[in-house]
Amino acid sequence: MFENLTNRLEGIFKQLRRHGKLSEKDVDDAMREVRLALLEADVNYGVVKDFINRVRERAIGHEVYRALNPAQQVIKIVNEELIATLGEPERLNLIGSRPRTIMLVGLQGSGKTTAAGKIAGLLRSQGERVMLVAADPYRPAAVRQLETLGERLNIPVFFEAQVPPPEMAAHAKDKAEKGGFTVIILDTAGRSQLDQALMDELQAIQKRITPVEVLLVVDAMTWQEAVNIAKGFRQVTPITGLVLTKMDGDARGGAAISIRSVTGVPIKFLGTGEALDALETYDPGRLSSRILGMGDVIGLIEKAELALDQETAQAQAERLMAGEFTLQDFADQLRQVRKMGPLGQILEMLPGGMGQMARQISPQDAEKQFKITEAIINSMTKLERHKPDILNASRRRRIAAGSGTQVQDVNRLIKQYRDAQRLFKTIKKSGKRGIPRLFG
Ligand SMILES: Nc1nc2c(ncn2[C@@H]2O[C@H](COP(=O)(O)OP(=O)(O)O)[C@@H](O)[C@H]2O)c(=O)[nH]1
Ligand SMILES: [Mg+2]
Repeated sequence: MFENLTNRLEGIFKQLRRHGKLSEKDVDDAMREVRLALLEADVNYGVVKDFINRVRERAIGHEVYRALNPAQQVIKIVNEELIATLGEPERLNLIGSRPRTIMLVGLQGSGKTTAAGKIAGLLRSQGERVMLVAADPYRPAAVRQLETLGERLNIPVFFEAQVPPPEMAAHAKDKAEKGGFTVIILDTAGRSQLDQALMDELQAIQKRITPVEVLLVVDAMTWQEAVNIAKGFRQVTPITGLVLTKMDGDARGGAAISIRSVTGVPIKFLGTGEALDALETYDPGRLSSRILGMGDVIGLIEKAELALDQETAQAQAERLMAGEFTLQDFADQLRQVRKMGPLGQILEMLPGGMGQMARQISPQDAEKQFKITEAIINSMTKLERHKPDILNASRRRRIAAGSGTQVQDVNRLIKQYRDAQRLFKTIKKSGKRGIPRLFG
């Protein structure tokens, strides 16, 4: 859906990550490329300009998240400002007396009839009793198309030949009310060009049945044109939302990013294919993740959540350097390490002695080893964890029995702990490396 743009942005972010620190120029260079990428994705010029200014101001300003490195901070800001550009998540506003009426308008071929079917199916799955209305009597094929959709969905389609659409809409509403329907969806006529007769007709329908939602259906590929269309439609009927169709055919994504800002009308649905279930409710957060490349954004959120753990780890490292590192710290560290995800990657980050030990075994074995270690430390008393020196043979036997392990396992753990302690003492003495960052 956004393949081209996502690829470009991922490339820019990758480049950014190569720099440790970011100068103002690094940020400017990256923003220049983001700007180009957005323009090439057919995003509206004014929207791009606004967006870049907001990101730049924050990125070069004084926002600092201690948990994130400079490149990640820029990506976090880009994500937040992209979400702001995309607007609020929107739902259909189904209020008032039943049946609530939804009217679909838009140019011919934009996907109105398909959207009518999709929305009908969605609402029915949410417990509504839905009736479709074929208010496009000028093209017999259009009526047949909606009837076919209705049959596939098993949803009734209302149609009266030779009756002008405003009358027909009123009849449909009447029938729906008597039949206990809760929602009616009107598929109206579209012409290839806006014309006065069509506009008059839409206005007449709108006045006659006062829909709760008038959704303008817009083809993502021709959205620029649709902005002018939206102005035309809004002169005759209030537009309450947009349905952006054929997103599956638009590798650039400019429509989805621009149209909310440009028209001021919220997007309510995205059409993502010809099938009747190819409809998504509009979710700016999810959309932004998709545009920026899922991995990056999810990674950031996780990183931020780890921030607190990281501070604890740093404090522990300092105690360790001071020779106050206890088995309790050892256990706490293991617990934090295990929160960080796949073991293969974590092993690389472990402090020296433990890291060396862990690297010699497979991730599966390491996982097992972690569990054994945790069990052993859990079986120790508080005093034992803080003063491992008192762990004599009888205490070791008791701990092994309590944790369902062997005395050798306990011995091995204590040796690992001693090794780690010794290693840090050596580092401290050489004094060259300063405090190691265990999880940074
Ligand atoms: N790929 C794709 N095709 C769509 C989508 N929505 C509609 N179409 C197709 O676009 C064409 C026109 O759709 P239609 O609903 O008849 O448009 P209408 O003239 O506005 O009623 C049809 O071939 C639909 O199958 C969509 O989200 N993705
Ligand atoms: Mg149609």
